[in-house]
Amino acid sequence: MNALRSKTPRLCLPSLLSVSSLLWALACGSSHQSGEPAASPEAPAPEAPGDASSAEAAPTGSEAGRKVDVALQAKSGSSLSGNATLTETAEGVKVELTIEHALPGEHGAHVHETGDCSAPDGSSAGGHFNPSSHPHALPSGDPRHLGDLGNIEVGPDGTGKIEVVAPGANLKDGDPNSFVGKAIIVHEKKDDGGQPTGNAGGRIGCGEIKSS
Ligand SMILES: [Cu+2]
Repeated sequence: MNALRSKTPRLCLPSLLSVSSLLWALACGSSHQSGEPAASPEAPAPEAPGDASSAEAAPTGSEAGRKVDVALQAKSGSSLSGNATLTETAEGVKVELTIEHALPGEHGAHVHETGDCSAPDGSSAGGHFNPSSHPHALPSGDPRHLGDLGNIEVGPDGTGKIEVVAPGANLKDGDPNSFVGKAIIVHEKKDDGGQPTGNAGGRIGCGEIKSS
């Protein structure tokens, strides 16, 4: 009898426990369910910082990618025409210069210090752009004028093209090393790297570099 009495409450206790554990399970289940929806919005969250960092990188890239197109004018009685595209790169300003209707051979090319091509002989563009007061040199030389672009080789068809990077130059408005507000000059003769400006003779082409 005692055993029966003791068994009865033992049967009740587990059933009570199971009821309470069911309640706990429901309570816990509901709390888990409420927790899970909170966790799922967190799942896409790691993508958000990724988007933010790539959004941050974009302005930097576009800032470093300033680009200016320059049209060349014929000077000193030449019939030269041409254009240049200047692009900021991590290394400096890349200058892509194309000319037409020039005499075959090499012609010195430089960035000069004044963005003024009004003089018939291009003299209004002033001297070489040389903000660090270095000696003149060809692009293979270091140091050199910031505006030293070397030579452009013109073929028998009168056309020539060069692509050269001016390390340390930029296209920012008002920066001491900026090519903006300067001029590209193409000379009648080859730049031989000699002092003070390469013995390249007269100026047959001039293009003003303006902020885009
Ligand atoms: Cu020059």
